[in-house]
Amino acid sequence: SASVIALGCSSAMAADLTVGFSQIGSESGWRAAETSVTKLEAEKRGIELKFADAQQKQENQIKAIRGFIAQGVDAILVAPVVATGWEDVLTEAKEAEIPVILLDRGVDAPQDLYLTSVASDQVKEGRVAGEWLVNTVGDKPCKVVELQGTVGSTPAINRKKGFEEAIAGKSNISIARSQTGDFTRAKGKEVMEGFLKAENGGKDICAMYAHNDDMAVGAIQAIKDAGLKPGTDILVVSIDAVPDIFAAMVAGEANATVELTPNMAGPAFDALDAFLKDGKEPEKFIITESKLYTPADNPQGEYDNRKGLGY
Ligand code: GYE
Repeated sequence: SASVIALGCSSAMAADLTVGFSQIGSESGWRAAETSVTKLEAEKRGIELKFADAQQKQENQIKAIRGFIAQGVDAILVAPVVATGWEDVLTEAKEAEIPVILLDRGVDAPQDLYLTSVASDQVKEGRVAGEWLVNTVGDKPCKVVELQGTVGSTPAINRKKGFEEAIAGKSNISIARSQTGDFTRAKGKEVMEGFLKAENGGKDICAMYAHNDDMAVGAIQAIKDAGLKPGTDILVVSIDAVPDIFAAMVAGEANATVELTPNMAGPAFDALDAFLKDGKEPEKFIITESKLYTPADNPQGEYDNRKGLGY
């Protein structure tokens, strides 16, 4: 019948392109949104997406990529959990003539081993966060505690670097403590509890800088549990712009965030399409925007805009 033919047609179209996606895991609200948005973008374009969750382990990512190569996929997306250790598997993909696109994090490997990288400028994100703090505290002495992302990941390395650059000329601002919270809420809370104990119950801390919003949300809870007011007694600045940090701003408990779009797959699929159809080489680095938000920027509206969009 006609309807059977129509169904057959659309599924044949859907099988036009098969793309493997090696995702890191689901450590943060931003990561979960990136996963949903990637699946949606694939569906919109009739791409068959093979999804593999690595549960934060690089060895699982390498296995997944080898599996995609064995299956002969048309392209591979990978969000690399750490920067090093990719050369062998990326070379295998290259030898199999399967283009690889990096999403949201970078690698320490020769650039000819991937087609393009879609990510934010993570040094800039750290700088934007640091500049906000510099402008906010003026000449007042300010001891900062820092919650770093996953050790060895490019966002942890670069967001630390950018923030340090921004406060470099300011002798009144110093980073008193800095430790990884692995980009998770639970670790952010736990590490912040340690910082509070070590710094006179938190009374000596002026600001908390977290490499993502999820760690900030965990730290906000720790600050409240210690009897202090996050956002007032301790300034809170972080990165991602997930709905929950806007909810914290509405409650007066967070002061600034730098937006990271969860839609890395859209530009990645556009670049892939142009490359496969017209042989057009994309730019090596496709850079997404890094916009600062504070409680003056309608946090309730920003919360409402994002809630449901994959978050
Ligand atoms: O900021 C964080 C996440 O790799 C840039 O990873 C990304 C980071 C993002 O889990 O929330």
